[in-house]
Amino acid sequence: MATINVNNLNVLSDLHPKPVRTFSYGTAGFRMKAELLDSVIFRAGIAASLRSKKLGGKVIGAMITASHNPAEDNGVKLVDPMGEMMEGSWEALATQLANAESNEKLLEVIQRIVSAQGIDLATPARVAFARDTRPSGESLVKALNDGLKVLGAKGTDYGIMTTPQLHYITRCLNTEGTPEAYGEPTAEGYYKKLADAFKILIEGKATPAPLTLDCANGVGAPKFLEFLPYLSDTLPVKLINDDINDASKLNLNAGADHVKSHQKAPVGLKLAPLERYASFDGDADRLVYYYADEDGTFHLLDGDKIASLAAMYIVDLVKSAGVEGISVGVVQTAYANGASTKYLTETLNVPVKFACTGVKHLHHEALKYDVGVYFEANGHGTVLFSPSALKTIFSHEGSNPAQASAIRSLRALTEVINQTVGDAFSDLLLVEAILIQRQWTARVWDQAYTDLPNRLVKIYVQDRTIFDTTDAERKLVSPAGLQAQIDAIVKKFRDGRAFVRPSGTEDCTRLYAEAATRGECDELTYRIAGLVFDQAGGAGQRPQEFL
Ligand code: NG1
Ligand code: ZN
Repeated sequence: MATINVNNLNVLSDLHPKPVRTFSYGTAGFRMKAELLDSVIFRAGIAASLRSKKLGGKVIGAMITASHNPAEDNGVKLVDPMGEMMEGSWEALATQLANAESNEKLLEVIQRIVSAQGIDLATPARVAFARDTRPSGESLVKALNDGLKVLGAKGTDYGIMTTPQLHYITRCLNTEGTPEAYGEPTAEGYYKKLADAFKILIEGKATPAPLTLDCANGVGAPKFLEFLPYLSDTLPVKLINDDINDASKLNLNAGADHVKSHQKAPVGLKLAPLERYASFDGDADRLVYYYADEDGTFHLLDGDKIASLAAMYIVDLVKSAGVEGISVGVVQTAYANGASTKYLTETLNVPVKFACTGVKHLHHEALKYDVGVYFEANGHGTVLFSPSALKTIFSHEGSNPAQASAIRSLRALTEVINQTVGDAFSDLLLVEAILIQRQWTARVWDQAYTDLPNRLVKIYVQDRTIFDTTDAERKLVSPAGLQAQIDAIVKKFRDGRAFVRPSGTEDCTRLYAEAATRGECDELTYRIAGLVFDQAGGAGQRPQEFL
């Protein structure tokens, strides 16, 4: 049985001293100001090595990014072998490694994990990693590499990539040469796979009007430029906010998070009526669309609209293909607009399940369907096909040309959609393919249902840990009695719905509210924000009325 080289550990760990601070691996991995991350990333390298050894040497992914957060932040997320987020129980182990106060304690934590997990240290470990365009990424990669050296893991640096590309690569590496082979583990392999499938989906259809794509001045810009030639002019796209040379511009008044939160166009973009626009976030795993109508009113097509479009299309294709026994379902979070849930369940007759915030929860639920569509309202999501659905789709040929064509489209759909994780490139191709197939404009897509007016606001409190929820985070169980007071207010508003939960990524609680009209929604939001602030230890300024 191999042992840990303690001297090696001490020398490397001394290069990455831990600041006095407590870290936590949350829904977004470790994420904070980049200057605090050196020791965290070093130890994430140890966590990834241990995880790889535990899984018999399978490749673990490590992505250095802070997604839609400002340029001065950074973070790391670990990826399990099939490209999914790392298993929940290991988040606690990664947290313990990050918080060990000294080299001796770090050694103790490693030894404890090795023994509790039954890890054979002689098993080789492999880690694939990449980073986004943040300037801090380069030195953090060095910290990660040092972390990998502690247990002799083999690291492969994939340079600058989008988050979903690294997830794709991880799955490809682990399935190479098996019946589940996912593709070539290179950026080129990824581009070719997506582009080839897209071309099948749009065969024989007219080229659409150009799409204007806001890249949040992030990694999506150079990578989408790299990708465009593979699409061979089938999709005209104009990139904006594509400056990665000035790091301060990253996500600044641009990108999917900005557009979704402020419900307006990104910086530098004047919307021409009825044209089609989309935004990526800083690491290109979120996507939202939008357009302005003739009088300039802004219309957002968010994750709920994308999920609804995808579900509509898939339900139709499954029907046209004449294949039996493929269940299609959708997974949403409490942040999904109530009108989308109503459309899915009542118009499309598709079952909808609710999961807690954070894509790993949605992913998990979506696996329960043959075809599971999952999206967070913020534009992060994908579609999963079960092994049995894939078998059905790839073993049927159809008994007439219409069925054969639907099956061909279904097959291409399984390839165009990144099944490891929400992927803005892949989701963009999915949306574009559906719009092209139907010859729909953004407005026609938008007309499926009308969003209920809604607001998402932060309420700052002294201690957000006093908030505890149940029912997919839609109800508070503590502070005691607060939910009943919220319910009493909500009841007074037409189509009213509201919930409060502690954020997993920021030191605040979030309130989401929706109601029949903008005025009612604003009033509802203001009243509940005030209630929570007064009853649960509000910090700073009391929430203001929307005027
Ligand atoms: P928190 O801070 O727990 O609300 C936010 C987003 C999530 C998810 C995570 C991870 C909202 C309301 N919340 O979580 O959807 O994206 O960040 O990045 O958008
Ligand atoms: Zn992101």
